[in-house]
Amino acid sequence: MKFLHTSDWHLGQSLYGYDRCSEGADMLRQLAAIVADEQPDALVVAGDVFHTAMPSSRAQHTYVNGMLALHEACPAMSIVVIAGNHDSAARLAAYGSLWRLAGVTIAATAADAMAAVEVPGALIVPVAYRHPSTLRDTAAAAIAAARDRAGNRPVIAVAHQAISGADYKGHYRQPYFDDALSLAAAGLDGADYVALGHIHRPQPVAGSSDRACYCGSPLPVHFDEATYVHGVDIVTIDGAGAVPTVTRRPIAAPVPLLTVPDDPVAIDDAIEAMRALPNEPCYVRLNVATSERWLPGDAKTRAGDVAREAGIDDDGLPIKRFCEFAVTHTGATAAAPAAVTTSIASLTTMEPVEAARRFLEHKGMEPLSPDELAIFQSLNIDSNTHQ
Ligand SMILES: [Mn+2]
Repeated sequence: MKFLHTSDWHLGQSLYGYDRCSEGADMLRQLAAIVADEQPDALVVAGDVFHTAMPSSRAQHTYVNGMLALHEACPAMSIVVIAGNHDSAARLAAYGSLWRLAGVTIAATAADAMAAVEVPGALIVPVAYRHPSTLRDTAAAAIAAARDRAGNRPVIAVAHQAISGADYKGHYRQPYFDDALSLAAAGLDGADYVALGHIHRPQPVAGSSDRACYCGSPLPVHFDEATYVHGVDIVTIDGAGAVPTVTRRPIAAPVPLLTVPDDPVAIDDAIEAMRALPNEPCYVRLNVATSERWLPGDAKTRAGDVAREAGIDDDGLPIKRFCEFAVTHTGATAAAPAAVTTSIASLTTMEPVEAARRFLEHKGMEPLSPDELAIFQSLNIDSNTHQ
């Protein structure tokens, strides 16, 4: 049997205030064309359908029309959607009965995981996002129950979880994956294939012999995710225990996320590099080097001026969508403080005054004065109460 594996659509995302719904619609049209071409038995969506728990009406419109187009591209295909951590599972499932009419199963709860979806040649176990502490029991029980029914058919699990050993580079929230689990600790090791969502960089899970893969997001969600090719996985697996084959088809970003120029330059040169970009829709992050602590106060205004010169598109959005500066500090006098990664676990035991010191240092602000320090200490905050 053959299925398409996609995840992390993040429909309704606003990137630096710019609405991305038309890009989401474009992405879904590309996906529907691939479905029409491949005619798979199933399509799985491994969570983070929406970017927020309360998606806008426009984001919901994009979703409904996109899903119907996927269905119409291959009416016999089963579509299985799980809620991710960005989704409201209950909201996603609210129209679940209606979606059944289009061959779509929406999974939001542990009970939904137990109800494996029968598709031609396989059973699909849809494990909606769960807190890592409860994932194992839910997933392991659901996979075992499906295995009892599956006979010679493969059991395919769909889940939304960071798996340890994954490469988070290029995922914009990479410091937040300290709750990663092994496949076994996630209860997912009993499946013939695990179609994962959550990490936006496509990759097989190390040590899984390509039996567990992230398909990655179809579009870059942030500038740091624009450095690799996004797309959809096409998985073929013929029977329980069979070796799966995974191929990929690319999906093009309708509006590219550009960091310009390639190497950091002085602010004036960076602004000129933005002006020199072709007049086609793009998001812009300016790559700036400075020996000062701060960029000039008018830097953002000047970037905005270049954006205005470029005009607006049919959606009413600027063609050159200025987003932010990536600042590289040069020279010893104004060197940026070394990046310090603080884990949630260490925060629970860190003295509050130490957390404050690190925060100020990170922000490049003045350290606490002796008077402020005295006030802080007079509060007598017990760090253990924060656990
Ligand atoms: Mn995501």
